[in-house]
Amino acid sequence: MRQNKHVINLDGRHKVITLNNKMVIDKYNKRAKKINSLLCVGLDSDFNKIPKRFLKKKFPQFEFNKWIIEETGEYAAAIKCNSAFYEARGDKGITELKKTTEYLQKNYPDIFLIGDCKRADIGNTNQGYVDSFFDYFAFDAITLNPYLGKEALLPFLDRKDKGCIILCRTSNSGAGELQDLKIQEPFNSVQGKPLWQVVAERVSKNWNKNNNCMLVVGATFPKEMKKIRALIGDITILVPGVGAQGGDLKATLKAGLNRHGLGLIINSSRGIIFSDNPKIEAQKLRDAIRNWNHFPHI
Ligand code: OMP
Repeated sequence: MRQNKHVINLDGRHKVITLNNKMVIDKYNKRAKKINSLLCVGLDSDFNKIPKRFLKKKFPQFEFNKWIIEETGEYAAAIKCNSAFYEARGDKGITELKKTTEYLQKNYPDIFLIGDCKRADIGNTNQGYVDSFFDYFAFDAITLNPYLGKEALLPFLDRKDKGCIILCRTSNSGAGELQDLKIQEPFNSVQGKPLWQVVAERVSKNWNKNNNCMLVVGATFPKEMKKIRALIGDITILVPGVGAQGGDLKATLKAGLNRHGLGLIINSSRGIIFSDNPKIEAQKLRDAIRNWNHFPHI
């Protein structure tokens, strides 16, 4: 059944979004299977690091991104734009990000487009983020912080046509400071569970009513990945931390693939976009994933 939702863009233009009963992750799975790749290229296009030849252009980050997309697009099942690198440049950066998302939507409409903004606030404030990231930039999915709980996240979770990628076990070395804290749930086990486990369980059992939730688990924590996969069934996991952060790709794939040889979105940003040859690096990572995973159950 199809349903239309009318949205006014931030730029004042009117837009009609068609909501249907398809799961948002179908887009990613379709692309992953079509090109036999679980690779996500991260457009963390730090203005201070992009090659000098782009700085002469009117839209340097956009031109750089366009080049990276043309070089690596054939290997990418997903592309993730981290908004920090665009917000850092104020209105100029926002324009560069918008031009990038528009370019991808026009030229690579089947690539799953992730906005990495790690947002979350109280409910009515979240509506502003929904309008911005889901409708203005029109990302297929965005990263979200679970700290404020389900009630606050409802404006995101209610959007059946969009993906909510919830931080669970982040890749950074200090992730355990809060995420490893043992939570004693009332009337529950005596032992207590780490916070990341509670998040994984909440999301899979309680928050995923619209089949639009995913989790973030870093490649730097394959043991936790194994436990999380056992807890969440086939839910898809965004995996940052390979490449520049030194995560373990093989252990991650072994622990994290779902029953269908899917269920992982493997991101690398700096390791690809600031390498000497982004095309070769993207291909190498795509191949490393592919050689390990032969989509055995498809
Ligand atoms: P590289 O380390 O350059 O591959 O970039 C990693 C990207 O993933 C950055 O955009 C990070 O903000 C993001 N990220 C993490 O590194 N760790 C996490 O736990 C979560 C994310 C994310 O949500 O994407």
